[in-house]
Amino acid sequence: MNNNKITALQKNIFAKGESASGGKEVDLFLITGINNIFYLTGFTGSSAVLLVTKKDAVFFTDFRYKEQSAREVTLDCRKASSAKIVIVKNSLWTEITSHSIFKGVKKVGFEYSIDYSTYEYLKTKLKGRKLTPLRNKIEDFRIIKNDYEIATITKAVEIADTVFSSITHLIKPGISEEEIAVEFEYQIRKNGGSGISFQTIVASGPNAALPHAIAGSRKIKTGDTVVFDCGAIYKRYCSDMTRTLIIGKNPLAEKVYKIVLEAQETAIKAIKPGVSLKKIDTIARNIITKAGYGKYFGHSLGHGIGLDVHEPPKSSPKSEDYAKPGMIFSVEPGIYLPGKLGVRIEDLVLVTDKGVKILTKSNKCAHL
Ligand SMILES: [Mn+2]
Repeated sequence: MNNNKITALQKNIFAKGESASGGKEVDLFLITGINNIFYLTGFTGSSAVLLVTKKDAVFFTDFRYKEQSAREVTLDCRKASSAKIVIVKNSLWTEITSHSIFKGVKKVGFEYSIDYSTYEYLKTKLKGRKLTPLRNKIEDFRIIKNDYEIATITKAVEIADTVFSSITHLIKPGISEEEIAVEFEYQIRKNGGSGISFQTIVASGPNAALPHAIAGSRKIKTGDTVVFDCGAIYKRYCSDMTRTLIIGKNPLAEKVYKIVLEAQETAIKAIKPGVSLKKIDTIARNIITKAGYGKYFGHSLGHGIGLDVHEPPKSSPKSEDYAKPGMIFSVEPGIYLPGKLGVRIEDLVLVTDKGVKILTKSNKCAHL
């Protein structure tokens, strides 16, 4: 599945005359993000480092992953004949920094997300070489999903849809938020998911006004809104959806629900290649603002998703991203009234050549 991704990265980062992020060229890119390593090599283990130069690539892991890396890792770089897997015997970073691939290397790029202790170590060990943080270099490739990734994320979405519809009957007065979350999580595994993509949010009544509340011991009551925000993982790819249910009668909740739904559906309709994701955010935000609830929608409209549950692009008032075919991101406006209730509705959408496709299929009826 990692068809020529390292080669593509090499062409992008080490192309003559083209500067890397921050306007500085590098001779070697040190990759530490485990999802980035999976993306580039196919490795599914939890500990590895990948070094990429203009032509070469070296993959480091330890004994625990000797057999697994031999099975999984593909190093499809420009000079594939010399690319290799190194199984470190002692200290990972000592072996990395003393590897011959550093010969002649003057400028080392590293991922912005590296931890500080590793950075300090590299600074000491690679003395005399220039260290440059590279931001979102691989994430910028990951932003456009290929057919395999689209199918895999669609499957993760389907699993969450299926499980959500099979457990909605539980959401009624007397049951606790936790009980609902636990049942959801169990059913995700039963239905082919490898796990949940983030801690399931079941937020009821006043808890629903906390956009990122987790499921607690509160029991559902008549008149509550229940915000249910959940996701599944399938073959390492994540899904993310939110539905809000109104339990019994609540005129304020009905009113707020209609506004959020209109904001969400109108924003989705405007998505097509070339449209700025800032504009999509504005479309949803304007509807909520005009209805008088602007200050109760304090988060961004949406985020990209893939190997990480939050990844580029972003749809927000500050976003500089534009919709391109192959992007998958969430559209999730919400209104949160402190002490009273909260409503959020979230779908994942895929930008297509002509427009947009909604991946999430769960219905948007607020009542069971
Ligand atoms: Mn989300």
